[in-house]
Amino acid sequence: MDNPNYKSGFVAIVGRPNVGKSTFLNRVIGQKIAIMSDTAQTTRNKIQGIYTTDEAQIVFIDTPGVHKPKSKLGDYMVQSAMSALNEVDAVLFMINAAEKRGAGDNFIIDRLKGIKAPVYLLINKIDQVKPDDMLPIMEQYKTALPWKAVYPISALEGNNVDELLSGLIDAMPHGPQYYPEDQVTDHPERFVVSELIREKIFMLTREEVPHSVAVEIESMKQKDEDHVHIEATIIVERPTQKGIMIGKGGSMLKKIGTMARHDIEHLLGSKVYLQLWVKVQPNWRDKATLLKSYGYRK
Ligand code: GDP
Ligand code: K
Ligand code: MG
Repeated sequence: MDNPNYKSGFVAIVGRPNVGKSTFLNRVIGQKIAIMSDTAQTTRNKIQGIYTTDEAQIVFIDTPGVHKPKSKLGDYMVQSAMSALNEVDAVLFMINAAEKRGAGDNFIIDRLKGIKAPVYLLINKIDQVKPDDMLPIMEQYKTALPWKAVYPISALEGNNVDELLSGLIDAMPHGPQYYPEDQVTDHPERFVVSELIREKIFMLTREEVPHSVAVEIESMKQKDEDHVHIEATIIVERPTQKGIMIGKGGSMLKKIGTMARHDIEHLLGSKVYLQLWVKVQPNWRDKATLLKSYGYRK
């Protein structure tokens, strides 16, 4: 695709549980592309769906750490979500029109203060409130953040969703169509596998390894009926981190591999040979590598 006017970007969607984020994504993505499963729920961020038109592509991601932490991993997640939020082109903060502003909302608002990306307020479930009842809600949020725009919507019934999407497309930078239309349906496993490996790295090396570690799936091949061979590279920024990752006599890498393989076998429903490599690559975090870190190579 050589269209110089093509636009593309990453959009994070945040909001407390049950405000309607999944319903919104289902509506936006429609039946064309399956929404990612919740398998990688505790990981740094995940692609939830890709919206592709002739003029633009928007990759919706979830950044779990923005939400109020439920686990020990939570503290870590909060920090790493913040760096993820500085890599996106826009953030959608969704609230429920029928609920008062609460602690969960305030927690997220605090996290969103000071990020670079424009933040949109989506007031969802407007089908559940009378138009007059919208005013107090808007009042509660009006000055909470410098909103780029406010959209009252119904994810369930579709009100105003097209308007929001065209507003978002306008705000996206010019860029390529990163993913073929069907990429997410064809290979959701690739991404989830890389996230499962990354999750084990965080669990096992917690303090020592910074948020910037990436996992690239080099190859993933069905060897025979019940074996999948996976080769993956763990990318770190410094040689000392490589040492930690490998561990004494390779013990850490072995632990990571064993735990990850267990989960991947569960995910794929077949036996897995997992081969892990560690590579030092300073400043890997340019946009191209960021994309690879989401689990896609082209
Ligand atoms: P999430 O936790 O933010 O992903 O929320 P879900 O998308 O799972 O939605 C939680 C509940 O709210 C589900 O029962 C949805 O059907 C419902 N819901 C989502 N959006 C709307 C809406 O616009 N209107 C109404 N009435 N219900 C909605
Ligand atoms: K969720
Ligand atoms: Mg959901």
